[in-house]
Amino acid sequence: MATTLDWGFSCNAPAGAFCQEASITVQTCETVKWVARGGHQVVSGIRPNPDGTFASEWLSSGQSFSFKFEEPGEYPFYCPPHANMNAKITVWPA
Ligand SMILES: [Cu+2]
Repeated sequence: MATTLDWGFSCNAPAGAFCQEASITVQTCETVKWVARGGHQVVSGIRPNPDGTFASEWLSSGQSFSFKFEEPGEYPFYCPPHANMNAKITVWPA
């Protein structure tokens, strides 16, 4: 199962908050596919600290990055160059 997430400037949240637009809930073992709307990056963790769970290369508009969530939990992520692009994935138990 896979869910597509638009990742762009519609995500607009200050540091410490998560934008609703890009914060979604998925099931365990679901894959999330981030599709860049504009040039962006996807890095797990709370800005400015990547936590090493996942990180994309720089994505040009239309490029995508996918990650499969094998464990329940909350996974914050952000776009390093864009201060208001902060969101999180919530993974529910199967
Ligand atoms: Cu960005």
